[in-house]
Amino acid sequence: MEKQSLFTRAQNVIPGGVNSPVRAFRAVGGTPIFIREASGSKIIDTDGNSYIDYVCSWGPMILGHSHPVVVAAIRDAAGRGSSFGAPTELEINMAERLVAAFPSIEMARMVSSGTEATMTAIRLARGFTGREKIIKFTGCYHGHADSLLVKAGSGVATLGIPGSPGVPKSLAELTITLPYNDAEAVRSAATRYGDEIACIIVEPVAGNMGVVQPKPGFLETLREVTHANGSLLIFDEVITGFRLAYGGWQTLTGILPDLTCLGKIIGGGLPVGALGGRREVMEHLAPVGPVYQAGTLSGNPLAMTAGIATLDILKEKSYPELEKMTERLCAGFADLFRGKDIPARINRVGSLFTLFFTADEVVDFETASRSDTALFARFFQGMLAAGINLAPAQFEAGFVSFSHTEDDINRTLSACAKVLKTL
Ligand code: HOZ
Repeated sequence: MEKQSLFTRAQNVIPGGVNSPVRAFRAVGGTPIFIREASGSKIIDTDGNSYIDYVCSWGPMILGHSHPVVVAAIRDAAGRGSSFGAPTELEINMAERLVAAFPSIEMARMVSSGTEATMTAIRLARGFTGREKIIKFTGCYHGHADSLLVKAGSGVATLGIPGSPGVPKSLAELTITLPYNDAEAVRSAATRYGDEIACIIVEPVAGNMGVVQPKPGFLETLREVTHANGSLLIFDEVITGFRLAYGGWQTLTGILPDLTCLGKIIGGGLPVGALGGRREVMEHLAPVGPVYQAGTLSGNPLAMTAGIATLDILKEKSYPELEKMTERLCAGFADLFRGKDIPARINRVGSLFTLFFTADEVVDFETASRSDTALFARFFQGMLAAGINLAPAQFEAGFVSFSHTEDDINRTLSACAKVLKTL
């Protein structure tokens, strides 16, 4: 069915026609494609067009779409019941995998989205420390809980919403925002607010202002400062978890947070989130401790099954190979842009990448914001018309999966060469 008529119908009954704002294509113009089905690295829209997909459901589909083993596991589990509201062995199997993969996780609590994970992490940090202020970084997006929507990235940045109406001022005032990668700003905030700070929450590799790598020493400073003032360090590894390694950024760097938020990949494409950390902190959650959190679909058997199947396949995969494929894609982009008079910066960490339309190095939200978003929009539309599905906004990450092939990369680069001629 034609996308325009679907979008018209959708706008009639769903705000903006979408269930998550960035999908509405407001940043790039035009009508969003409606997806009919997907397999491996390709998605097919309702008009029958096929695209090489670098959105990968914003990260979860690291094995590619409809992986046969994951699909079979979900089918099998669905036949045995889709939700019980009571414990299952699957939840233990999942928690044991998280504990084994993350050096800082001794216990985990499953929830149903990344937003729930970060929201719970903040409440737990406040409950554990008895403090109220939190520090986050401008351009980092940690889902849409009230305390975290202040100067956030992703759709909030894309739509230019500085803070959301509906978030009480008194709550937003407890969120201190600092520039990403600015260790000095962290030190001075720690001196100023010291023992009022419950936690610092950070994307250890930022993905929601586009991809931004932490500078050497930045995350170390966060660890040092939180240790010194008795607050908690929270890594939001919703994007980076099982994306950059079997484990997280902490597995690669040895910088260990007190709490880790997960989502996306650990649900194998089904709705999921998780919060993990030190036993002493995690046991402040009800029913052991007083910090309340609950969920009817938490630890849902289908999500657990899809997640476990995905993790077990990932355990045997070569992350360096995935990185090599992404490196080739980004090196190809860089060559093509160099040959043109179009300023571009490509940030890549593992299989995450963002092509920023700016001449300047991108190290934080301020530098990311210098990008020519109008030019990005034209590039996006050109690529889409050529069969390449990129994230429909400048301040987002691109994702390469284990199902992308050399042929996909070659086709993407030749599409890019053609599109650049039209810009
Ligand atoms: N906030 C997500 C991107 N960082 C978008 C999620 C979606 O639209 O599915």
